[in-house]
Amino acid sequence: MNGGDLVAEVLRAQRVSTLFTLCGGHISPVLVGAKARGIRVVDTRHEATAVFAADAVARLTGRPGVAAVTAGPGLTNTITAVKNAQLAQSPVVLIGGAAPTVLQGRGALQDIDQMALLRPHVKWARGVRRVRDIVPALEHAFRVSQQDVPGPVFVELPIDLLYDESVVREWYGAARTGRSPRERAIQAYLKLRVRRQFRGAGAHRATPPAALEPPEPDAARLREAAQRLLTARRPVVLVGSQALVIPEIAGSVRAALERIGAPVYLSGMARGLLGADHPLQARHRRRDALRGADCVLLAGVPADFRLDYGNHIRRTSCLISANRSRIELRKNRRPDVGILGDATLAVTGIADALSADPYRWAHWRAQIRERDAARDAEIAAQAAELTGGVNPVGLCSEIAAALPAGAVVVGDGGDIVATASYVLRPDSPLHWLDPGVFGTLGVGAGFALGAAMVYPDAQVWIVFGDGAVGYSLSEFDTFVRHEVPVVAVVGNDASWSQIARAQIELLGDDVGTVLAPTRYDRVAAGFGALGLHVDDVEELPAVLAHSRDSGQPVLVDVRTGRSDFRKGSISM
Ligand SMILES: Cc1ncc(C[n+]2csc(CCOP(=O)(O)OP(=O)(O)O)c2C)c(N)n1
Ligand SMILES: [Mg+2]
Repeated sequence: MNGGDLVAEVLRAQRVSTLFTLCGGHISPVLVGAKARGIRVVDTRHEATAVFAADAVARLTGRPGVAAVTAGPGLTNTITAVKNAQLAQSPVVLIGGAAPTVLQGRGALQDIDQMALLRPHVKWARGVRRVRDIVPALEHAFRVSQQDVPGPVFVELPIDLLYDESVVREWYGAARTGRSPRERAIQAYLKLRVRRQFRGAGAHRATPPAALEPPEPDAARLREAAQRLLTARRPVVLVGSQALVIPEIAGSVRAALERIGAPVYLSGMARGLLGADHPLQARHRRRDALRGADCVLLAGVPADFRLDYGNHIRRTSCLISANRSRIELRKNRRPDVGILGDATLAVTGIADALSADPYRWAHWRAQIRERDAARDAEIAAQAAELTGGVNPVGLCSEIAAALPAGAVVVGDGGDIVATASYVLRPDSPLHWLDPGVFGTLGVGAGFALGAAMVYPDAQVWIVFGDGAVGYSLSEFDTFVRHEVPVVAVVGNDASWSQIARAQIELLGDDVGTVLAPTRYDRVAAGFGALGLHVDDVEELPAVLAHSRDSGQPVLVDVRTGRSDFRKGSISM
């Protein structure tokens, strides 16, 4: 077994079924070793895609997603995706090749200080220097990525740890004997080095991971939170991605929210947690609801820009916050009851300390529901407005109608995705993926690829802006080669609209925000996917149904018009 095989043994023991990659000589033994052990190796056209895909696997399964990339530029290409995973608290294991240990710092190919490059963007990083350390380092990486606040980790594996000892010996010229004393001395040194590098190579065998216990919240705090909730007259609960860190117990969060009985807003990976249409769930006018609330429970949700740094919550209302992160727990606003620990355990613990009472807060719930229904009616009216081209709200409504049951939807774009997130209603949790708090354009293809590997029987749809799809186009080649039948719908308004809107309004110039009405369907068709184009809303239902049933990767380019749906929204 060479070092690549050892890596693959760990992946197998950790039950990794897919390895995302873009090849390079530095990591070839990892790819070959993985394939030999039945791990699916999915090669992409950009390293960022490989990491985005691993991130999607991690978010959807709660288990680390894995990407392997080559040294130097292979690794620098991943940075945006690694940072995206870090901010989304997603457990990604990134394996990077590296120059041979003996040549590092001597002008070797693609040799840079990779540890310094990655360290600020990961939870933990290790540069392995001996073959025997590969297994323990990787196993530690898997564990750390999931503990407490999950996040990406990085393991650097120099090329001379991954190939067979005999090959490395050959590279180092250690098999030859030198002529001059100096040559002989160098060769003796290299021989010693190789021997040290490979000593005890098989000492550690890969073992299955031990179960990880989620961080347990303090019971007294949970009781206190329950008491505070009970004395409230207008409570609101916000549930975020952290409540889905352990997907297997998602059902218990739902039951707990029902037992609590306060209106609920869901965000991130928690979207869909209450099904498509639950009487407790509110979708619109969250700010108004928070302003009216006298008690707010944040379950795995930080008070960041999305809550206007905590300002959406009234100073006088009681704030209960549950978070795995000590920093997020107190960000911008000290909670009245701070619960450090797993958000799922916190919500279920609070619910257990409350008696179920269907009449509690009934009036307040009705008030929120009414407001929601009024906004839904407004959206329906906006969907029917004439916009010159397909109305973006109408497009999202048609997508909602065409989506098959169990579909996973990935959002990658500006206004079009914000619109989609209001109109589309996932029927279960872990079926909606967006970049998260980093707001990264370009996640589309990678997220869809990861989702398709996790749910082989479900259909994956991507809602793209025409700006955003540019980052993902070459991955239609990946979808075709790996037979991943995603349905991508591009809302093509020939603009980076989300930026153009504010730029024109505030600065009176659209410079840098204008795109052409490019036929992205033709680009996808060039890669061998099915490309379809729509400029009349009437054609849309038939085209979307055909896309859904085609069984191959599809890109539907939809000429969209302008809508005021997103007017005035700007994030900072
Ligand atoms: C990597 C990255 N670059 C730039 C941005 C800034 N940005 C946010 S939304 C947006 C416009 C997106 O345009 P498009 O995908 O066409 O969607 P639209 O708003 O037009 O619906 C841009 C450029 C970003 N969020 N991420
Ligand atoms: Mg656009």
